[in-house]
Amino acid sequence: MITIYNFPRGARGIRVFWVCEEMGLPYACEAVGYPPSAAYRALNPVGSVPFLTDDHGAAINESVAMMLYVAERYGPTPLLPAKTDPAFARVMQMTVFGEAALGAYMNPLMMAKFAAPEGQKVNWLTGALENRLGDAVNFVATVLGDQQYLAGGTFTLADISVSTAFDMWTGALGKAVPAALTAWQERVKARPAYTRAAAAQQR
Ligand SMILES: N[C@@H](CCC(=O)N[C@@H](CS)C(=O)NCC(=O)O)C(=O)O
Repeated sequence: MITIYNFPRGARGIRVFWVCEEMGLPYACEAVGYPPSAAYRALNPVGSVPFLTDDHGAAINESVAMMLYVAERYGPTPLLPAKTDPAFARVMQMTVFGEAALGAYMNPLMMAKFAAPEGQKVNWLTGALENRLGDAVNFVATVLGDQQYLAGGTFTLADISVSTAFDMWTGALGKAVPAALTAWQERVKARPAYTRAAAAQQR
């Protein structure tokens, strides 16, 4: 059984729930408190969520690694095309992009917004990060173009990774995404697997 440890309403666990739901895989959710307990830190010394374990001996952090792992280990699945498929490179790129170029840069902005002392919430670095993220968000619109999904006509891990990063951008950070991405956002969130994953995210 796949077990996913997450903060209730944690922003990244939904990536893994969503992959499992799309693939029809059973999984268990384990709620992690904040700050994480010593027992959780023994499992994941970094103390971050999500964290995944399974019966094959996996015990890993990093949400995008979990998505790729589940798709590979429990696939095949259309979420991750075969390496000979022309869409494969784009899926790999945009799946990683969702965290490396989007989510990871949002963390310091969320820390500044919610944890920095008054008077230190806005500074040179927050401005630089917002500019960089704005460019990255616009790049997603360029990649999408007039396609249905980020890697073409098929919904993939790339759509899950990037759309969940956008939820942090528009939710916790209160920013906007280009209108060119609205129809795509609505399309991916209309999926029944998303609805089930969003319910799991509340646990
Ligand atoms: N790159 C990591 C980021 C993990 C991360 O920052 N998770 C947040 C919650 S969504 C967290 O654990 N925040 C609490 C902390 O870092 O102390 C991933 O994709 O899993």
